[in-house]
Parts: sequence; structure tokens; C-alpha cells
Amino acid sequence: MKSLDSVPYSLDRLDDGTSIARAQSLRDRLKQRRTCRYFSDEPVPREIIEAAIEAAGTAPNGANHQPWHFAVVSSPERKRAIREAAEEEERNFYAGKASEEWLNALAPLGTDEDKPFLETAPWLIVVFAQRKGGIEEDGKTQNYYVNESVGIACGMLIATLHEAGLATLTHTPSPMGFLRDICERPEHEKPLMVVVVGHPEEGATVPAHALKKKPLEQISSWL
Ligand code: IYR
Repeated sequence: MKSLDSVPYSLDRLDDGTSIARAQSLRDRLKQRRTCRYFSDEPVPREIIEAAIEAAGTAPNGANHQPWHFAVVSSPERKRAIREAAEEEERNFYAGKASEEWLNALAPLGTDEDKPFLETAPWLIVVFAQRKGGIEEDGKTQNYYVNESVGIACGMLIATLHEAGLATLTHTPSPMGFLRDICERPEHEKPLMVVVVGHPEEGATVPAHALKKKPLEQISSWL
């Protein structure tokens, strides 16, 4: 092993039975996650959002530069600004910018240009990918595997919020440069997605299409 400044690798060793049971139990809970498009305005404690972002911040990433920033929006004014700008982009998208093929692919989800949840949900976590900055966030040092790193962090964020019993929606208006202005982030940060967080509205539904998951045999090969 290389003689680096290092600390012991510590990981609780589980017996195989416990290990299998834990993997299957987390799988079963994650299987219940659904993307939610109908949110109530019921408040959600800030501590949950903080913990989820801290969990996301542990994601494996390029050179440990941790190239992410989470702008947490709860003010009604900023939520309204985000909704208005997003709906404008979505109107263009649904009214012609998107290809016929893309619109057909979205049809089973029933999405449209109305995004009331951007105002109703108590929290919007706007995720930014830092193209530059390094661990010191100097805005200059090159970052690596930025999309991969931030993508993994978003997965961990969403998994933690689901574990906390909250509903989420990954919203990706296109283009989404307006998020940089509204969230007052610098030019070298690229908005990646908005994670909408809250409780589902009473009577919320999900499209049946969302329940169709590819089976293990289809998504894996064993060599
Ligand atoms: N951003 C649009 C369109 C959209 C695109 C995909 I791919 C989705 O999985 C869902 C929606 C919207 O939010 O309506």
C-alpha cells in the first residue's frame, strides 16, 4: 500500500445472512419510491433536507472535489419565479420544440407545461454541477467526472428523502439557465435538476406506466 497520510478503512463486517437481508430490505423500500407530481403545501422540517444533502455530499466523486452545490429554495417569491420561468420554457417545449417522438414518449406520463408543484411543495432543491472549483471552490481548478459525480449525489439525495417518507420529483426544465440567476449561482456552475420535495397531495396518483420496471434478467448480464 502506498505511504500516504491515511486512516484505517473501517466498515462493520456483517455475516452473509444479515448482509443479504439488509440489501433486500433496502431494495424493497426503494422499490416503493414513485416520482410524485402532486404535492401538498404541508411543511417539512428543515432537518430532513439538511440530512439528505449531507448524505448526498458523501457521494463518490472525481478527485474528491465534490463538484456540487444544492440551492435550497423555500421562499414563496423565489419559488414563484422558478415556476414562472420553468413554465415558460415548458410551453415552448410542448408547443413545438420537442420532437414528435419525445412527446410520444412522454404521453404515458401525462406531463404538460403546468408546474404548480414548483410553488406548492415546501422545498425545491436546485442542484448545480460545478465545472470548476476543486475542493476549495476557487472557481478555477478543473473538476472531473462532474456529471457522474453529481448524478450519484442526486441518487443518494433522493434515496435519503424517500427513506424519510417524503415524496420527490426530479424536474428538468430545458433549458434551465434561469435557475442560475434565481439562485444567485456563478457562471461556472451548471444547473442539473430541481428536486421537488414534500408530502403528496391527498388523492395523488401516479401513471400506471411508472410501475413497469425492467426485471433483473433484462437489466443485468452475468459474465
Ligand atoms: N421537462 C419537461 C418534459 C419531461 C421530459 C422527460 I425525459 C420526463 O421524464 C418528464 C418530463 C417536463 O417537466 O414536463
